[in-house]
Amino acid sequence: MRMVFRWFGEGNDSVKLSQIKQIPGVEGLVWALHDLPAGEVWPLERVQAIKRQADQFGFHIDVVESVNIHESIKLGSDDRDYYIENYIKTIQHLATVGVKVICYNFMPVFDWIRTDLFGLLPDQSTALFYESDKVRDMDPLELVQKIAANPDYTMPGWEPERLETLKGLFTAYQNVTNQDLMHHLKYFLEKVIPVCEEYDIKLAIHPDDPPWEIFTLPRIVTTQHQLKEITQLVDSPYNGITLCSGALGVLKENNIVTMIYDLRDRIHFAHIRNVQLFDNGDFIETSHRTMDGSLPIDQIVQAYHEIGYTGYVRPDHGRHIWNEDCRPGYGLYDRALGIMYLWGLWDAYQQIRGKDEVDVTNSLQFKR
Ligand code: DNO
Ligand code: MN
Repeated sequence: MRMVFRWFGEGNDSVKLSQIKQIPGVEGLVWALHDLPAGEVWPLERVQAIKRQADQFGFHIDVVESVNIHESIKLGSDDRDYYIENYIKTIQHLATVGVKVICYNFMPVFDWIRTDLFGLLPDQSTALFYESDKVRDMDPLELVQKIAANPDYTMPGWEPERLETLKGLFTAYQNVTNQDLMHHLKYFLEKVIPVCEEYDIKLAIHPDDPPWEIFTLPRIVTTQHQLKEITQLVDSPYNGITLCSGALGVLKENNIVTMIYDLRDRIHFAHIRNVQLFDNGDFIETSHRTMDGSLPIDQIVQAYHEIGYTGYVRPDHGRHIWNEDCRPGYGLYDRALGIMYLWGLWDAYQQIRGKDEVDVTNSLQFKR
């Protein structure tokens, strides 16, 4: 597995590249131009600027998360071809700096949804919480208004300036079924995958988070069956997935280990995170350690090891510990601990299987 770390960019992330450099085994940055709205072409100069920053620390920038999909593409609107053309131009620009994988999602209107970004845990650390009653009783537009009044509460897609647009979007999605959404994804992939093949960049769809219907919006990336169907919409290795254990794992029927075996040829990016599940559908994001949550992170890493996974991996959301002041879910400390847990498991399986060829390319050993 090739360990990478999500970084939101200079001035947009409390974590510094010099800090990431000191986490064992991290070889690259997972990045995006977060200030650009979905649908715009990523300018070549800006992409190259990120490359220069990463080069200073010896990181690659092979993985982008995410180039977001414009709502017109998801809605199948008349102007979707214009946005698909822009997406293609972005792919071409990303190819010039050696990008290999683009993570994206196909969730209408919002990205991931939580009800508390700083929920208190018994040890006084905080983490992301999802409380199902709060979402059930919530009018999304009212919630957006609340968010507008409290700028500290930010989730991707919930920016206050989108309030007016959101109203229109909800109306537009009223007549879009899951089947329509799947057709719109197919239309997009049919246009974009040939370009990916030409430029050697793999697409990796991220599951819906959480993987069930929210605010009556359609949702099509929630189960093993749907992921399989998506990989068949255009049958090319360039049409792949981001297997996010935390996003998929909160749905009880999803067995992440089985998914790893079933979808192995199309997993281009792995997000590994643990969650503690409650009977009523609530969940909280815990440390990565198996016994701290409900997901068998040890078996998940073992499965990746068994299939000889050579793709990219990142720890997903972490808790906020040691009073770190950071973006919700994206602090330095807990994600670094998560990485060490993942390496611990990986290296142990490596030993058990008696592999004498241990890859030391990214070891922190002092060379003289
Ligand atoms: C949550 C995060 C998401 C993810 C996007 C991918 O698990 O990984 O914000 O980045 O949904 O497009
Ligand atoms: Mn994820």
